[in-house]
Amino acid sequence: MKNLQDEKQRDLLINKSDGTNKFLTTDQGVRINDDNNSLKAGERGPSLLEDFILREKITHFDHERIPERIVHARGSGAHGFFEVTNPIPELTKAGFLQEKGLKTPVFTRFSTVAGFRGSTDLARDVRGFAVKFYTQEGIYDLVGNNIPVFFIQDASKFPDLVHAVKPEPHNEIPQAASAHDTFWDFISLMPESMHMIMWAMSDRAIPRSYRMMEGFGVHTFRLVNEAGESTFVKFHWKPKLGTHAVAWDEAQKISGKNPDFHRQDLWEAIEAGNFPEWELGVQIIPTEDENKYEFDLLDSTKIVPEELVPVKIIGRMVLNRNPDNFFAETEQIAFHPGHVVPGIDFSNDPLLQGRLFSYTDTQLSRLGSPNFHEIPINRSVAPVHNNQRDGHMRQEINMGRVSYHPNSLGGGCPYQAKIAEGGFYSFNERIDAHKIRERSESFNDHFGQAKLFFNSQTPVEKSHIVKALRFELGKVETTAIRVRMLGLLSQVDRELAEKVAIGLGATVPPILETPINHGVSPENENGKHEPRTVEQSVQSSDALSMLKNPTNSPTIASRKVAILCSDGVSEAAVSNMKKALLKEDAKGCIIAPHLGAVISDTDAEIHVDFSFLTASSVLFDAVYIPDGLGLSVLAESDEVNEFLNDAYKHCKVIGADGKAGAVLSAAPFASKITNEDQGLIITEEAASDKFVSDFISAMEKHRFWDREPNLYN
Ligand code: HDD
Repeated sequence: MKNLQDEKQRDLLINKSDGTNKFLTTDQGVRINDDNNSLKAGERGPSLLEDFILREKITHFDHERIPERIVHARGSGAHGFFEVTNPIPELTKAGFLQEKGLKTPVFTRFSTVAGFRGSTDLARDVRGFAVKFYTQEGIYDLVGNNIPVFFIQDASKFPDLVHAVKPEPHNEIPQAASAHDTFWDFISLMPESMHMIMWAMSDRAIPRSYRMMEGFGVHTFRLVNEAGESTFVKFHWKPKLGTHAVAWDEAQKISGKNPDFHRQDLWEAIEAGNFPEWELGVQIIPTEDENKYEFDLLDSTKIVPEELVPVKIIGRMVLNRNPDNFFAETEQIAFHPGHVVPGIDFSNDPLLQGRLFSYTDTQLSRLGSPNFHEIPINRSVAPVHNNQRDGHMRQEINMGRVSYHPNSLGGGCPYQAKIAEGGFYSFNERIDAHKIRERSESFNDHFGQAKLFFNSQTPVEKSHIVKALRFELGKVETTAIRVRMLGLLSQVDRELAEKVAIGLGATVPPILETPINHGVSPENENGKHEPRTVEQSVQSSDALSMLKNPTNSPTIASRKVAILCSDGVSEAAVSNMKKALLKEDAKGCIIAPHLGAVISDTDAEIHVDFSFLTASSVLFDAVYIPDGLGLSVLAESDEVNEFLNDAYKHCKVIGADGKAGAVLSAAPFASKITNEDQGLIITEEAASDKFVSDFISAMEKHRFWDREPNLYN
């Protein structure tokens, strides 16, 4: 197996053009003499139809947009590699998982689901986590999310789910938000979504960065080894930087201050050499254990708790190169759960089975042709030979007269590969069943794992779920929908439902108002598909809580600190902090009343990165006010007060040394400051190393949520 460490091999397949030092030409290669004026009858006369240069340019421009993805329209991606750290040849024959150290190029695209292409990155939403592996045996796509379960169990409900969450059709409001009637109307009638709703209302749905999210394949897949034996598998991506979120109020403010926050964060981290990294893990479930659990492995609304089946790490992914062109690469990349290589196969999960149809179909309308696999970003590095021909924008020039199989005129080529030669052979699962349009009763537990998720959260995380539900349902206008949701929530946790109800000024209904569960099935009428709660073998799982899982190696790498300055600022304090941050691969940005420079206490000019007008606390991870003279300018500034107030409210680290503590004493939250607050690093000593190291240690903790009013204390 060839090691593809050199990504240039992939680039060789791609026509890149940077247009530098070249004559401007038409699309037909004719050099252009004047690109600024159209051809006219006289200087002040009408333009002439003859102007083929103008017509070509405008025609191309008129057709520059393609339909955006029906879901996951908003996203960002990067190139990188996947490296095997722990090969699993006993489980799979997939070539890219066979050898320790083997590297495979990847392109990974992260996305939100509901918003349009230009919508904010910080919507409360599931994040897509799709990885394309360019393996030597063909393309493998792992098209997952940052949440390990899904809203629905059967693909036939996907269009309904998406119609419900997208902006409402009469007025196209709201953009990139689930907080509206049609979404909650649908959810309140779909008890199977309750587990997913717990995740979507948790802080998982407002990540701090794409680089700080877990990823999941969601479905149970199959691995198949050389001997043709199969095991079930769940895929997990674990971020090296840990899993972190922002606060909901912060998310909403970021959406205004910088809707490209996640896109920019990913781009800048890679440009700065802070390459995001994840471990790939697998949960391996022997086929004989298929029916061992209280949940069905084929049900995408269920996880396999890590307490039952641990995650085994098999490799790592590093994203180390930004795309050269967003449209050509990130927009035109086409993922498909059905792009698998020998050694990886499907389970009968009815959600996955429907996806296997949907993705190619959608590319036909989005990219416009069955030849989308020829677009450079979608090309396989394994040779492609078959009898597919023609179609819009065909790139390949197939030689000869033979485009059928079997043939003798072409010497029998291309010929079928035997299994031993790497021919894909579907796992020969025995199926003996009636053809029915029905759901398995083993899918009926809609609340058991929703409870498990909720019980696994810390009080802060539970409190955030309540507040998110109050917000979302608070935006719902139809009272009956809110009440139905309270009924469903009460099946997950009575206290949760009651706390949400307080925010809505409503009461939790005594019994669940009969939800219509997969109403298409006549069996529902005799109770066969009544939603139920099954006793769980695991009551609480630490792996499900972000706060119980701080990263193994705390780091502030790539974090941004706002350093609030005015003239007279202590040069020593600023440079001490900046140097220490740089050592940790973090960045200190100088923010001052105006751009240009501030003059320090030693008359040095310190370059200003942002003015108060263009910066905002929500765009930074921590705030530092250095010692200095003239600090009253900061203490009296409304913008500084707002800055500090947000940083405090969003539970960030705030540091002040020397005389700068006075600025905090003037802040609106001063009366709330307590000695117990470990996120406030204040000292009268100026520019001390201890202060800087305390500040950095506090930043490693990410947030000090104890500052918030907690509904579960
Ligand atoms: Fe999907 C895109 C993930 C269920 C139909 N999906 C899409 C993307 C991700 C997912 C990450 C964006 C890929 C990219 O960056 O281009 N989808 C999921 C997950 C699901 C899921 C984790 C459940 C476990 N999806 C799902 C179902 C259907 C679809 C049940 C249809 C029956 N998904 C699509 C699609 C999209 C898509 C319409 C839109 C654009 C695209 O495929 O290329 O075909």
